[in-house]
Amino acid sequence: MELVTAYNVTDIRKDFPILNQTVHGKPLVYFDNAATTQKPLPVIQALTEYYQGYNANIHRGIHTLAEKATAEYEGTREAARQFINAAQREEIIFTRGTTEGINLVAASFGRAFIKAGDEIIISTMEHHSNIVPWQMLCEETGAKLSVIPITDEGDIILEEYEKLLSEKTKMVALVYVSNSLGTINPVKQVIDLAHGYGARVLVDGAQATAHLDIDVQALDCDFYVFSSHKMYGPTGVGVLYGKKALLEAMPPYQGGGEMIKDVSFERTTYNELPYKFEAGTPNIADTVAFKAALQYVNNIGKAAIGEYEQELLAYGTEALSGIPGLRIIGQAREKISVISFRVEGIHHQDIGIILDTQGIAVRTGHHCTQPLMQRFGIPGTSRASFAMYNTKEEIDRLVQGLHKVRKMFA
Ligand code: 7TS
Repeated sequence: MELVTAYNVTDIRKDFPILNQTVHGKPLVYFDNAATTQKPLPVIQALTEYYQGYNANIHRGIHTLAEKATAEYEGTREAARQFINAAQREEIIFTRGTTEGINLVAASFGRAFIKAGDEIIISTMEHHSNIVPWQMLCEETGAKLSVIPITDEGDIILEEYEKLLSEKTKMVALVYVSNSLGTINPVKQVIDLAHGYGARVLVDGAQATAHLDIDVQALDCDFYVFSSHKMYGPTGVGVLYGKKALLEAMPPYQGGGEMIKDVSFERTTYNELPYKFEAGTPNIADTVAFKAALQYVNNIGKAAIGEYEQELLAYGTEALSGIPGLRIIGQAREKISVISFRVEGIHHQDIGIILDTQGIAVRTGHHCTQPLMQRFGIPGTSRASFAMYNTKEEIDRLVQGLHKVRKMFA
């Protein structure tokens, strides 16, 4: 019988050296994981090993270091493919992150397939990264942007979405998990409905990929984008997944090295996938180290991480609800471990500053979702977002901290 190791948060925390420090004389409580997660030792070591052992430019070299660097870089592509269950390695394009992935699709797919009179659908809870590129495309092409409304709890209204869909719809771009509310959207339903009209669907997986099991083939999404740094990997690297036939039909995003087959002053032919979309020397070190993050998550297990984070969410929701004047923004049917809140009479910025003096890191503001804040009629929230290494004791510290904040403003 296989031995199942119990989820051991104490051991996990030992792998994240940054957590073991004091801030303003208090042990650090890091609750800003939706902005970026901390990195475990294997990721930090992979970065050092690359620069100390085999730093070289990839693909072009035949010397030993270049071959090793290329193999490691391509190894991450395979690990990322498996992580989201893409069918083929050609469907995994390395980017700088979620934002660049969306811009790539809006620019390249948009240029080729979207024209005046076409429609693009997004939702009220999109991050600016999944709004602005589509607005830019609409300005350029004369296409129209429509927005799926949400309930007061923070769920998208599927019936309203269905009303927006038509033969004119060419793209539906939806966030899988809201960074401001924690809402897990019913993306499979959204995708199937869109496909009924021949529309393509891009899923913004920035907040989903660290917390949920991702299977792009089961979802049948056309594009899926995410960032390494929100799932325990380095900054500056991300993935765009696209269905191969679509990527093949799309023009390159940037021109330059590596994305060409042959260049003459008369005519240039483009490289095959995935290189067609990877112009210039990529972020080799961070891409290589991203593999260590994927392996780290796999070793602990997505299911175990998800279950533990749900425990933190339930515990945190109950604990915070007990604070007088505190209102949680985002009470969707299904959520990941994000709690956005407001405290009556106290500005979110003040909450963040005072919590910081107690060593507690939360994010405050509009979280790059200004239209969503407008929907709720608020300027911003304070947001605690939990990751695999957080604990109930840390949530208790947050609760104590918030009581202190309230006292200061009483
Ligand atoms: N989409 C979502 C849903 C996000 O949460 C973010 C970043 C992005 C896109 C952009 O990702 P990037 O890696 O390209 O920057 N969200 C946040 C946040 O909630 N706080 O800081 C960044």
